[in-house]
Amino acid sequence: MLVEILQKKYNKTLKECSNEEIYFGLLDMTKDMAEKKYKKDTKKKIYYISAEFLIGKLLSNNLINLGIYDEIKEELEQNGKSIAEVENIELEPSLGNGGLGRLAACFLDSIASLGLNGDGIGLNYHFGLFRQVFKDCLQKETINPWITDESWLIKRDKSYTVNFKDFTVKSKLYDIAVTGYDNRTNWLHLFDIETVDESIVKEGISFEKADIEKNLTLFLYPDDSDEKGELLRIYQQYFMVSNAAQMILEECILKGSNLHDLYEFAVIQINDTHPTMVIPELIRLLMERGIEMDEAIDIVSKTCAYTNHTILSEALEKWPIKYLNKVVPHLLPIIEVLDKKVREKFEDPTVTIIDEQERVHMAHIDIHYGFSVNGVAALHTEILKQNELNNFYKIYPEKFNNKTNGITFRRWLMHCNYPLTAYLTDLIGDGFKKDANQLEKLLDYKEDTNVLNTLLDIKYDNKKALKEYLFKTQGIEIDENSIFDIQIKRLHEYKRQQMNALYIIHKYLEIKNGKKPATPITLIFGAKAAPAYIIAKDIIHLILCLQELINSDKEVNPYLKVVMVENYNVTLAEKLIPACDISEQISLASKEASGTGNMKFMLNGAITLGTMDGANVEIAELVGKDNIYIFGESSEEVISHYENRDYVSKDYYNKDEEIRQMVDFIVSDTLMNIGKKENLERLFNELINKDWFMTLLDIKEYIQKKEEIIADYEDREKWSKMMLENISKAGFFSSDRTILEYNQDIWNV
Ligand code: RUG
Repeated sequence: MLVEILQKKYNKTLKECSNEEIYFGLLDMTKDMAEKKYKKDTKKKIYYISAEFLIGKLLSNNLINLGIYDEIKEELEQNGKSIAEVENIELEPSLGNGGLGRLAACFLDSIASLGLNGDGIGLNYHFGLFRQVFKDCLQKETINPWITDESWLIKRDKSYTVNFKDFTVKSKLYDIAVTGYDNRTNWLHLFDIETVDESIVKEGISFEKADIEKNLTLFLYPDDSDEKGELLRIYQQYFMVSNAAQMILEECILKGSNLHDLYEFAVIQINDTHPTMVIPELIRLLMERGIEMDEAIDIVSKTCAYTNHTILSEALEKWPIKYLNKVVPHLLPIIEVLDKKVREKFEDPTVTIIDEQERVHMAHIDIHYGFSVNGVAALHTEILKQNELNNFYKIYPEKFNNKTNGITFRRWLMHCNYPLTAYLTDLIGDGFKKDANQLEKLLDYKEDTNVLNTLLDIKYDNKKALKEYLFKTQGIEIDENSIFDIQIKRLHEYKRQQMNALYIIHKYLEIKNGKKPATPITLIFGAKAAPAYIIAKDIIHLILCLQELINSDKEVNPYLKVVMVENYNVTLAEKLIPACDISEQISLASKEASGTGNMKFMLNGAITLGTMDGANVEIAELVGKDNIYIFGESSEEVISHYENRDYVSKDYYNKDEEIRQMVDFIVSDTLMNIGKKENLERLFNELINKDWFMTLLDIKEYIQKKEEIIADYEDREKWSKMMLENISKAGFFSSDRTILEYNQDIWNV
């Protein structure tokens, strides 16, 4: 079929076509095949509304899900072409930031793969999240365009009117097909406006924030450190949910809903607080259509469900009323009624929707006026119930439930680790591709030296593949015979990349003093810092300075290497994860809601070095303490430090010589000669005077555990057994399991 498409499109044979032409041929073919798998809507449908969908490149994933990947790969090879090179042509859609967005993408894949009728709704950001570049050991931001004339976007003839206080915009809709694994096609609906003007972006990613008609869908998470930025976020959020609400009502009416029964036709999953305004917007639209307010509130409350992804208060949005008044004054009377009803029912001032500072707590709207509140890992949900949202849990115990996150094995095993997938298939059959728990069949081989050695060989080959890829794309040289220790995730103090950086200092000093590791260690980082998050950028600066220092020191670099990959994204994750030996999951206990990278790593045979936080807890339960390296204070202890305000980082610094040496190194002449005084000093001061996420609390235990895991790497048999255990037990973390639970407990589609 591909041959015919290329003949028709370019009048060329496959052999004659360039990789670009083949890519566009495959794009046409895949889009067409996916569209044919679309099935009519069922009576009830899931709408997953999210500010982010970190979908990654789509070609290979779609070929896998359509069941033609092997066939196409072979056809290309027979004609002297490589699927990997064709895939290089595709630009990665820049529609997400981190775990939350990637989760949304995994969920869409699983919803379709399980044959459920469910669409995603979001925005068509032209430049998405920024592209990260490093200059002078600093992160700089620039635009990340990904939309080309021919792409996965399908322009629809659909438009809604969205009214803001001062003007009205007309939306336009683009769809991306989400085709399930051997199953139906659903849609990711992305809304946009005609008037967006890409040319207003100057110098990096700066632009006039007040010019909404030109900037509305330019960026995901535009800088909101000033009023104009906050207003722009409110504009974006309202634009997203107003389109969503109009579309949902239109579709439900078409299917026969009289709107009084909306919840029998639609269930809306609110992904984090960004889409919360869908609640007052739907109430408003139902009232416009003649439904009394009380009934409208009741209908919407039976339709909407909320997922919480964090306990960090700065991420739980609170919009000042005066800002909402400037953008969506028509929602305020509704929000005020919602608040009034809460106040009439409950005396507790912590559960109101509007607080004393005249701010609207978005999560509070979701909890009072949605029928389900879920956390994303067992520990996280417990913390919500017992601590962060305890006052709400006491009111609505029945609404709270846990849905431990998951990942799609189509992308995070079958696509990113072809050799491992092929080997597993040979060994245990391909049942695991639809039923991930069948990976446990691998346990039958845990004493089989041949199998254990093959797992090591596959890892080694993947390390070589990563080495080649990094050299080709970023000019970075690494040694495949070293231990690959990887920390890839958004940059945030609670994730504690700074603790890993302190370990580097420890190791550097140790090597300088003559103590050399048995096997060289390569520490790899990938992380973007939010443009206005100063300390996060300082941490990147520290890592880049250490990279420069160590990589140019001939005494140290045969034993230690630091690599910070530029512009970490899904494509890079797909190369890094299969090559990883040690998976760094070192957040301060209680702060990482779940983590999903941890799941991807274990599935690909990496061993976790982590705290008892988020889904690490469930990983530890599944693999047992012999197959994971856990350190650090527990979430209870950490929470008690916060409650008692008894953690003083300066005390740790003062009383421990080793800690002092590492922290002082940040502002040593050695590093200051490479880096910027201002940034390094600021980070140093932050660590000894604030350290909100308790780096110094766990640093000693961390170093100790890390030395242990590194030493154990030498015992190849033991290591390969741990790999096997981790792969075998990863089945629980398939997003198919997560989605089945959502459907059973929340959606009932
Ligand atoms: O930080 C959390 C991760 O722990 C989690 O795995 C992921 C998906 O549930 O969501 C991440 N997250 C939370 N991203 N943004 C937020 C807060 O807005």
